[in-house]
Amino acid sequence: MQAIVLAAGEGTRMRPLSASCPKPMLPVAEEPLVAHTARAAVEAGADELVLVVGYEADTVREYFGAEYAGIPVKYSVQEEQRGTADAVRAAREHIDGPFAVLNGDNLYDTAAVKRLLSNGPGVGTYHVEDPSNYGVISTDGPRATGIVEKPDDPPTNLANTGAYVFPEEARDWLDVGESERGEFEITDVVERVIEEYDVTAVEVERWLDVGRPWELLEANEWKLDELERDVRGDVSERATLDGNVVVEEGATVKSGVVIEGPALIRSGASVGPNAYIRGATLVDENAKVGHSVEVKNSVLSPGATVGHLSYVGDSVLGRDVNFGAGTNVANLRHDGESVKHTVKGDRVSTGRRKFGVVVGDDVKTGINTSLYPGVSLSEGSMTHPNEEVSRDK
Ligand code: TTP
Repeated sequence: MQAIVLAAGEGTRMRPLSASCPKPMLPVAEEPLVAHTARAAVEAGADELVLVVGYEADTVREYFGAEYAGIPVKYSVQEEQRGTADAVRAAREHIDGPFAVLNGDNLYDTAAVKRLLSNGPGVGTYHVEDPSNYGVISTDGPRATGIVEKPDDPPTNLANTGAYVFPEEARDWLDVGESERGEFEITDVVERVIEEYDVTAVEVERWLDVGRPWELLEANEWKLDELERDVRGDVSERATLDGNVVVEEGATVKSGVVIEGPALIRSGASVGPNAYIRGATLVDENAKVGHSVEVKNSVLSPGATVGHLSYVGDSVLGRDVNFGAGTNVANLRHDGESVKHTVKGDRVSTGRRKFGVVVGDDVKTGINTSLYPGVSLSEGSMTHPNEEVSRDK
């Protein structure tokens, strides 16, 4: 079965991380976010991938090429992000038989995708405590009987996960009308399929919709947790690696370093001497963690450097960021409240007691910069020596 993966979005809620890297291409363990979705589809039995691309499309194309995980990859371009039905419509020329659709910024457990792909028309659902902020699927036994967006009075606790299997005929049902929010929505197609076919509601055991920066951390926590210890790089005899630590070939871990897994140190990265890495941490290609630096539960994108005497906790650092010596991240509020973060102009709770900072590509901090919990630094910005950053820059 073909799997259409929607990856045309910028990810505006992920700014500044998505300023030059489309959200689907942000790093999650050893692959970009969308590659985990694609891999789940392949492992579930998809025999062809159709990637719908748009924003920074070339980055996606370069990564996947013409074949991925042993199956062919085709591309469709959605020029403007006009909704999920519009995205699938962009791929219509490639549809040939029943087809699966997956959100390219969602992580799914592979077993559930497999059940979905082997059951005829279906929709993936996930049990949530408060469904009022989701599309909600109503059911009758194993059958889906309806879908309603963000209801005041949800019929079930089953959130729509954006994973579907459609009959071939649905190719002709993609020209839906514009919704109230001015988009062409795949949920309208799902409704039609529910009217005309038996649609199975397939419960997904684990699901993560990655929209905001702390969800990128959660995605990394999930995928780093699945790592198995594998040490191939140049690791000093005087370094200590505990638990599931992966050090790729071409990475260097120097004397006095302690790494508590899960952690992934990618090719070209360098850690130490005397550094401490713990929690689910990704040190991506050519990133650097220097002397007396502690990094906890964080993502250092390719080329990010934290050179000396710093603490980075529960944070995401973009590409080629450079933290001056003594830059420290506060990741906990002393009033015990969850850390807040600004998403598209609104202050929202991250729901996390521990959350550090979100740093756009090419940011440089001056020595002894102090960063407050939840602040974000826009791409290319700089701080002065001794600066205290309590608001977004
Ligand atoms: P969204 O999360 O709604 O959009 P987004 O990824 O651009 O993020 P943001 O809201 O922060 O700007 O999209 C869900 C999925 O569908 C995601 O994988 C992107 C994809 N998509 C498209 O490919 N084309 C579209 O027109 C829309 C609306 C979404």
